[in-house]
Amino acid sequence: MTYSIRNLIIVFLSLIPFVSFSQRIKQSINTSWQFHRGAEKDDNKKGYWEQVNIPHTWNVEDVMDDEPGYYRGIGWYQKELYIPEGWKDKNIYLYFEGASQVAEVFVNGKRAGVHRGSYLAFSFNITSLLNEGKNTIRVKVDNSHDPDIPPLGGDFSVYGGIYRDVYLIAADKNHFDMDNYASSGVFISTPSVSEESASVQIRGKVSVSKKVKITTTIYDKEGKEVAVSETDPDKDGSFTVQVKHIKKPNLWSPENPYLYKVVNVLRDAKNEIVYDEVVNPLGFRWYHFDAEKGFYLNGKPYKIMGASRHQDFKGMGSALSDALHINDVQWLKDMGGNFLRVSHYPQDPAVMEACDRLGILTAVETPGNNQITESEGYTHNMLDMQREMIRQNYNHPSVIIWSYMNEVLIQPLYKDKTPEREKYWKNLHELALKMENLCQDEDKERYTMIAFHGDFDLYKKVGLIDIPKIAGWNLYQGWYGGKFGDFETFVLKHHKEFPLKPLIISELGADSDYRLHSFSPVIFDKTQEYANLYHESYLKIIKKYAFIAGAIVWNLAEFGNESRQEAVPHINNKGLLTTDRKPKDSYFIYKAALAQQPFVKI
Ligand code: GCB
Repeated sequence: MTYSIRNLIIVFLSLIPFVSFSQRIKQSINTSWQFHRGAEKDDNKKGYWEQVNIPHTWNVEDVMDDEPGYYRGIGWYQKELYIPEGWKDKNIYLYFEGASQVAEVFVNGKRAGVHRGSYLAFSFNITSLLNEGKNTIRVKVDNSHDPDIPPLGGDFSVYGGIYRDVYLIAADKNHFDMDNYASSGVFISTPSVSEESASVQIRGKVSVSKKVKITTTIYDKEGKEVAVSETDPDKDGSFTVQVKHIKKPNLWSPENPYLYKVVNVLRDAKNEIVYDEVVNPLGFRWYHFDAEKGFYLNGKPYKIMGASRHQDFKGMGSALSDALHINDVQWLKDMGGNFLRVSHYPQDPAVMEACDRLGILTAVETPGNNQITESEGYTHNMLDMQREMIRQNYNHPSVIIWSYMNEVLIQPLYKDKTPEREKYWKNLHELALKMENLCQDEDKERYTMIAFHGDFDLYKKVGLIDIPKIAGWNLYQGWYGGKFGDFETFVLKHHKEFPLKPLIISELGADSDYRLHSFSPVIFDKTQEYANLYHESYLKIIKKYAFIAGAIVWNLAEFGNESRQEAVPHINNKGLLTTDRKPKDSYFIYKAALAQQPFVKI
């Protein structure tokens, strides 16, 4: 190379700004944990600890065996963790996608924090507790019944353990906020969307020690840049980005689940260092519920049809791999479903990502199931869960409804009139109002729902039907008593008495054991033929009335419930799929009606 060419290259290289990257590292730490069930003993003798991988639960055999009851108590997990030397200047977090139901985390014997509630993520900044090199993490998990922690009851098992993924995150000192209820630190909404144009708003917070800038880029599915914007955060680290006039957005819907990508990059003011980056999906869609005409998506009438789902699989309890979570969403999609009621609690991030990607609309629900207590602790925990749920799931375009209670007046105890019961009703009403207001504060766009069941007049009297934007009714006429025709009578009554309240059938279903058949099916016989008759008769009515915005089958799959001693093994048999995901006849009834394979007229 001649001297002059070399000089030219040097001059050219010096003109390119040097950018160094110090982005966050997210490592799975699911493998090789030590576990034992029972209170802690300072005991390292052989056989005391067993080696497990996460996701893990300790209740699988308990729930399925013939002994009534299952272990609700303490379990301990421990793991050694090596921190690389290069992480000296990093902020290090432990991130749990979920542990059931109270998790207390210790690092090298010092307490990092505690989290209450089985179904939401939490993270602890453990930087100051770490040694360079070897460290020990211990997690005490307790799934004992606690009157302050929902759910207090329900037709499902509260499996104990670290049953969702765990990560170690190393971030630069300057990073998108991770302390905000384990959210991604950015909140993306679409204040206006039409076929012609769309706008995007991004609110967020960064933890920073110096002057920084945020660059927001929106990419389409093919990776083409659609919009770029630069922002300086305020002194407290908060920032808002407005992106206007995105022309002719490709609209997201179940038929076309088109996802854009929003990349937020945090860097120093001179653009020399990239500190952090967060990537989120973005879907452009608009929707509304009309009490008379039902649901509208992207300007067109659209019937919501889908199922609910528990995080439960044969032989695994709640400790499912991401692949099994995703498979369930695929089963629903293949059936022609367009909706998942994520109930009775928020579920794994893999479920929500699959719903965005495959085009399944969702209602996500806090576990306020069956009953409440009036204690301050309970109210506090319910509201906290609602806040965590909204912040952690805010950026999923599939979410259109936040739901916050299920069958809270089911207990016969709450039906009669005594001063105590009046007090219960009053507390319930107050709590529902608080939850509704919290949803409005956290999220201006989405709808809200409570799922009711049982005594219409009692719910009306307590004033609960007035509170959420949508009324959900769990209806089992022709299964838990009554006859199929009572379903139609009930929905007409609701519509007449609450003509301004949009209605979703939040549950419908009948038990069927996939081994049982009959030429002359009758109520409660658990044959597949009876369940088929039930579903066919409901489908006709759902189709007949536009004011029924949607209907959600209980349940996509059968699930374990220890207290269902009448079914062997102890499961709820209302699934369209068995616990190991074999489709029953009723799955094909829906597939025929919704995916029209083969075409059946209903
Ligand atoms: C309901 C409940 C659900 C039960 C279901 C049933 O209404 O909301 O948790 O599993 O009925 O099968 O009885």
